[in-house]
Amino acid sequence: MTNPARTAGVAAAALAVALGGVLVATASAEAATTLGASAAATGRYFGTAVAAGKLSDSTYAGILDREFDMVTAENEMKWDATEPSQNSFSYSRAEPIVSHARSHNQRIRGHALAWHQQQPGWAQSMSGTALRNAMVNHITQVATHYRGQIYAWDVVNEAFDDGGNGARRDSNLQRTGNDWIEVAFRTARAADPSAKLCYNDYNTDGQNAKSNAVYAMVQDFKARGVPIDCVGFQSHFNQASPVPSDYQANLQRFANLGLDVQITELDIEGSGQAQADNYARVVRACLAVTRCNGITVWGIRDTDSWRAGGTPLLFDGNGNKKAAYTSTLNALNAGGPVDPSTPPSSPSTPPDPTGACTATVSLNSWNGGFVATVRVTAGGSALSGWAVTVALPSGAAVTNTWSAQNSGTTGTVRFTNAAYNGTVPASGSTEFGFQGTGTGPSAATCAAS
Ligand code: 9MR
Repeated sequence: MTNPARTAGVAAAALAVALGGVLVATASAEAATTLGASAAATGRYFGTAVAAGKLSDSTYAGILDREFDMVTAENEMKWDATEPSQNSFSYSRAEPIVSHARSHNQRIRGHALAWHQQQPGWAQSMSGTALRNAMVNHITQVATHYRGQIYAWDVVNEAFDDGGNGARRDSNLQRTGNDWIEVAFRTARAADPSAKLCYNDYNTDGQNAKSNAVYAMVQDFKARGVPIDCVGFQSHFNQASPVPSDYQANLQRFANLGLDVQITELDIEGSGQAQADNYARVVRACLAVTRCNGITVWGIRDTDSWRAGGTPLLFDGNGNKKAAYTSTLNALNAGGPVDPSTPPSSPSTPPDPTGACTATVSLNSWNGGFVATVRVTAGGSALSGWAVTVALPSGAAVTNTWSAQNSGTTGTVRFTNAAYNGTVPASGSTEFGFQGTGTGPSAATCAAS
């Protein structure tokens, strides 16, 4: 691990040895050996698209469970899969992915609630108010079904035109009225207030007419209180569409609007060192942006890719690690600023470098309820377990917790780490959350356990 703190520790130890000094015990400075563990060291996730039909392939499932801590259903949560006939919902295609993720402590990005592609036939032939109502019903039903289980939803996917005109893409959904996107977001928030709600698109990875148009929409949504929490950058790269030179700057300008950014469908056609270098550039860009929460690659082995001919992924067809894997892991291990993820509206406690850990609370409140996202940051030493205590205002109660266990639901409530997020490196952080009724807490205290 070569994040600055660890590098300093290792260098100091080496110096002590060189000078014949006494070697004092330091926290383990082992580099993480998997993508998920390495990303977690800076509070991020590393995910992949998963195809339900491949889970029975032991090589595929083995890599998935070793390397990844977030999954996106590649096709199984799309409209045609979840509502094959109108108002008749089916979750059977996604179920193997959801249950696999749950039993392997992987979180889930939901993909996608409203999109012009992969609509069921009945929706494709609809228009106007009937289609708008069908979209609202679809979002309500699906987001309610998965309520509390989804880290982030791609609420709207690919709604902007590629023509360089900054316009919305023409589609049956767009023709229902320009407000269809904000209606989709408001509907999703009402159905699942605990999921981050994202707009997701491709060819928006650098600054261009399309990303400028998305930027203007997000700015307008923020100004008018339309609930949006994140923007997903698909990042499908090849020779014709290379990693843009202003990739990091583009992620940063969206983050500066006060929301999270995520790399959602990364694949880079190519091979060898050139491909490896491009992957490292993408990872470094995300790590340099504090609100870039994580990276998802669009498949595991080259042969699993929607464009297998371009060998765009991190593992070859036999499941062997490619040069791109190594450069990705090294770039993750090099670390970067830790994501403080604190929305502007919420109070935060500055980290105390001398204490075991600190906890900061980000609140998303509405009349009668709230979702609290709590970031646990280790002090100068690594944690092997943590406990966070909050004092809930009178009348408030916890109804649902994720990535932690709570004891008690009212008054003073104590949250302890889940099995997979108790280990936090020195200065590293992790996140958990809870939903409640009443008014949420604005502060929390953290202790090692
Ligand atoms: O990888 C997906 C492929 O299996 C499907 O056939 C295709 C259908 O549109 O969708 C692919 O995933 C897309 C994702 O849902 C949205 N962004 C572009 C992805 C690659 O085409």
